Amino acid sequence: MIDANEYSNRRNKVLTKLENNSIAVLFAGQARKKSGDAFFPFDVNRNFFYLTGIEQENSVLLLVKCDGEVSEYLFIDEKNEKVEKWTGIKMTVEEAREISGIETVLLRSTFEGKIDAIFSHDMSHFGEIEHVYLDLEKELKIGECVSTIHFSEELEKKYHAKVQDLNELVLAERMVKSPAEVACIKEAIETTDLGIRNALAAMKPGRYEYNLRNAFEYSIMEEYGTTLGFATIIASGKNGVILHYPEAKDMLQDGDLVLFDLGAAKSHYSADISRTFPISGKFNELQRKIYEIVLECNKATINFIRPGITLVEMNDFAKNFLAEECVAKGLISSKDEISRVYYHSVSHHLGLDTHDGNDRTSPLVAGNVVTCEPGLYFAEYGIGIRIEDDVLVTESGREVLSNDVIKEVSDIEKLLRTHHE
Ligand SMILES: [Mn+2]
Repeated sequence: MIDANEYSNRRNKVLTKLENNSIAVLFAGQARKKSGDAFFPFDVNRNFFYLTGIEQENSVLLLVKCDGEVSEYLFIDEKNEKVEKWTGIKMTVEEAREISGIETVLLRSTFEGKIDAIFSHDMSHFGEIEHVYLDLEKELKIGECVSTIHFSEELEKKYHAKVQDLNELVLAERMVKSPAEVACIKEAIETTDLGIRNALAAMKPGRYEYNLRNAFEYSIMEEYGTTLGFATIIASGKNGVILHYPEAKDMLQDGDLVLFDLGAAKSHYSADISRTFPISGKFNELQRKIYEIVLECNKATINFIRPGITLVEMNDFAKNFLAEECVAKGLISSKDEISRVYYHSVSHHLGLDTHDGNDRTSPLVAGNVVTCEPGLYFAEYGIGIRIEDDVLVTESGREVLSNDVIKEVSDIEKLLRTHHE
């Protein structure tokens, strides 16, 4: 659990980076319309959540930094008995204060007035606002037909405000995980591991990809408060070469492999694990040869992770490793051919978003959590293999957070043998 103190520290760090005489506004967002009177499930904006711990739709965070003084305001929807009878209980001001550590919690209906007051020059307790920071990266719905972009345009038109993007600034903070955040990711990985084992127990030729997906997702949902980090990928046989194979509709064939790419999320912190298993319980010779190249690459690239290297360097290392091994084992004729059988990147940051930020060129620092996910995809053999672990960067190197998730050939075959007996 992340406490109010930590949320408060995060806001202070962001406030330190803001120019003087500025405001920053972050929105929790609203659920998007699906069709008719149906809406997509609401999912809180991650930058807003990172700075408040609040998950309630329509909430707003306002940070003000003026003449060196800072003020924090949180706006939440008013409690409304009638609405609550349909859509559930809203949080109280006290609850919002307790979670976020923000003293001044106001009603959402007063937000526009507050902005107006801040920009009106006769308000004596704020100086003139010169900079406005908004999260402009996302198409965030914040009202009926209104996005952050519209809000930004309105501020520019109405108050001649100079709007800057806040996203990069908050993301920079989000890249370095606290011990409490690492603990959430670890919990998500443990639940994912349990889900993988339950899916494997349901695996046998003649069953379907969706049977495995359902077994995995059922065991995730069985743990209250745990959610899916992203759409589960279960890709058997030739489907394994499609990186984000979406369907899970095919029958599991004896002799094929099945690729899992999946993850639970705890307090929105996502795990992201890939593993590849033989459906019959035993790798054939070719499958094993390719599997072992990917596994050795996974281990070597993990050992390459340390403060100072970049994700681009990590990928170059992995790609070169795969190319050399594939040539040596006669799988491709020259190193240039590697792009045909390895066509993604070996790593991304992991956190509140499964692909957390998109910084591939900054040197890693202690506290980063990244994935390590080499793969090889031979469409001509119907073989797609990916082995993905989640790794914490430490001062001295790395800690593999997903060490307990089965990946050695002998361990996999032993476990699957017990299921087939
Ligand atoms: Mn991944």
